[in-house]
Amino acid sequence: MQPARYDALKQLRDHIPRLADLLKIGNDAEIRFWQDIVDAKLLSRLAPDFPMVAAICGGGSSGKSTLFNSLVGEDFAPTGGTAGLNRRVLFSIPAARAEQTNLLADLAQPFESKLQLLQNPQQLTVTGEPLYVLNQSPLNNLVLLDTPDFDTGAKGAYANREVTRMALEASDILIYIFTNSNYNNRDNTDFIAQMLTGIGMRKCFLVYRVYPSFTQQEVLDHAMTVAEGIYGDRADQFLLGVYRTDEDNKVAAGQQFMKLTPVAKQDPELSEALQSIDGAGLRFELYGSILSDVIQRASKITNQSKGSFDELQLYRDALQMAQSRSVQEALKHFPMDRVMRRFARIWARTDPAHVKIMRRTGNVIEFPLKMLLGAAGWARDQFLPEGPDLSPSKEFAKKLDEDLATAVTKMNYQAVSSQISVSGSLSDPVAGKMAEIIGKIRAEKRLGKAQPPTAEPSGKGPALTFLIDAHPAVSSEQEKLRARDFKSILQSILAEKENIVAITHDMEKDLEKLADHFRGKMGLWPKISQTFWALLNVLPATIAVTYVLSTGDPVGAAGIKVKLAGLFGAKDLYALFAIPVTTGLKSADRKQIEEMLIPLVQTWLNEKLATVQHLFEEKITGEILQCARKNLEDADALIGATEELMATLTHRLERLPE
Ligand SMILES: Nc1nc2c(ncn2[C@@H]2O[C@H](COP(=O)(O)OP(=O)(O)OP(=O)(O)O)[C@@H](O)[C@H]2O)c(=O)[nH]1
Ligand SMILES: [Mg+2]
Repeated sequence: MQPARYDALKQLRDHIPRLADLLKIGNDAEIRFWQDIVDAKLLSRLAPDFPMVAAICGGGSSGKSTLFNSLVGEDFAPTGGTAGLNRRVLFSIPAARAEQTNLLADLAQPFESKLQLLQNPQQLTVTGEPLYVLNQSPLNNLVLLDTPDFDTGAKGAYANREVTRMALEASDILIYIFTNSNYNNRDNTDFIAQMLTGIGMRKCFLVYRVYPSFTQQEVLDHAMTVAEGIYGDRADQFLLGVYRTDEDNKVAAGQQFMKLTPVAKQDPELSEALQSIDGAGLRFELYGSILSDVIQRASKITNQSKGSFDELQLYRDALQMAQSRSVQEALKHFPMDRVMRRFARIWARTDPAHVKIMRRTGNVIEFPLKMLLGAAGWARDQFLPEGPDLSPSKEFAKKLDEDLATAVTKMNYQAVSSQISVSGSLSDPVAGKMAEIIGKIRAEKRLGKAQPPTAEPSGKGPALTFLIDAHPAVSSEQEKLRARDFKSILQSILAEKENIVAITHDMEKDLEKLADHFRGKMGLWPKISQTFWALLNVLPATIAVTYVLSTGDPVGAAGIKVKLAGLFGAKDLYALFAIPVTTGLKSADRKQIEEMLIPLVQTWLNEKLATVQHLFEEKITGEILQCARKNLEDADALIGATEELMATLTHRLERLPE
């Protein structure tokens, strides 16, 4: 159980700063503070292999050093009749643990200094950094601290009180030794009580250095006076055991170690009691309040991250939406001439043999071809003379140039700006989701600078204008884009024009499929099949650049799927082909022809929108979008993991005894 909790805390320690960094929640100082607490106060201490640490405390000359030496089994610490002999802390560390990683540093952490090996006992009689010795005692899970007394005054102030505080802070439990002359010294117990209130209650063993004549009851009574002095009415909760050590001249003479006897007969020897304490469990209780504070802070940071996550998601959606707008703008014009001519060729090539023969004999083409041819002539007169030099494909190329330049400029502007402005119809799933996120942000009252959507008049359904702030997570990517030369970005995109215009192998395949599909339908439309063939041959000659993509539904991350009806808006596709009503086509025919033309435009757009989007991502938005998408993905996983870890830790906390 302890190792699981420890691992959870360790993971949380790594997750929280990563999460904060991915989403740039902007309180670096707070995160560092949090991390420091987890590292210094919890992680080092809660490691399952961290030894028990016990501090021996007490008034001057009460026998602390003698007890220390007795428990360790060696005369490490100087003892003597002069109160205030020890001026610094001495750690006794089991030799077996000397190599344990970071142990020395972790032990001395409250002292903010490194532990130095004791060279000479006289070092202890002058103030300075804490020292340590390695012991060979069988208590190989116990680190013992000998501390200076805290009741010797030096120049009107208690010299060692701060050292005692640090020693207590470095310890899991306290061994308090007292004598008959100081057991009811309230100043001493008040001092310890005050220290423990500040750093967290440590449980304690009491050791009474006592005259042999004292009865067990007297010993116990005096011990309870001490215990209550330290813990008040909670003494029972924190008292681990009471031991007596009887005054002995052999001990004073250094010929013998102290003998410690449990006052309650059923209690184990002190060394046994020390060895059997569940250190990790004890520390778990000891640091429970720090742990719950740490979890609380972690949960606050996670919540901030969630808010920032939503905002980054909004930004990503807005940028994608702005991009799909720009991409559509880049393809405002449709090279009818080129696509139709290619399709006509495919159509002719894939015609069944008997139709080919019939076509050669002229049997197939009758009415309304005549009309159409007439219309073609009419159209040629009406539309083409405007630029006699401009062949249809040249004209398209020129339009594409202009469209691309406009679209690239707008795209670049949106990508480097501190705010994206884009509008969308609520019926679009992406816009709908964005509006939902904004609603959520507002409801949770963490509406940073993101603006609420505003309703705008629109022909079809409610349209929303989104004003979305650029997210700090992409700041450095934006900065990189700003640093690039816009002209060369534009040039490099315009240089791809040929690829944009080309009818690729894939598109050719799509057109073939389309031809098959039409033929399948034509069984139902015998007359239209003739008309259609005629159209294929006539239209290309009449209309070069035709269609203008006016409005488009915003397109999401998944790729571009154009709803053509939406694209054409109020315009009638049929009108684009400039076939005057006077050609005599019935409206039913017109409708059927339109149904066949739409998929052609659709085929072109499907491929070209993807091509231009790809180009824009490669040249303009790619790094920003990539960064946003990656951070969102990583943060999503981290938020989930973090919440799980906090639940694990909290669950274990709640099961703690009071
Ligand atoms: N007779 C007798 N004397 C003892 C016993 N334990 C300690 N002393 C003596 O009491 C004096 C103080 O003992 P220390 O162990 O140095 O006491 P301390 O609490 O470490 O003292 P400071 O470090 O000065 O605060 C020494 O002279 C010890 O020999 C004991 O059990 N019997
Ligand atoms: Mg001493």
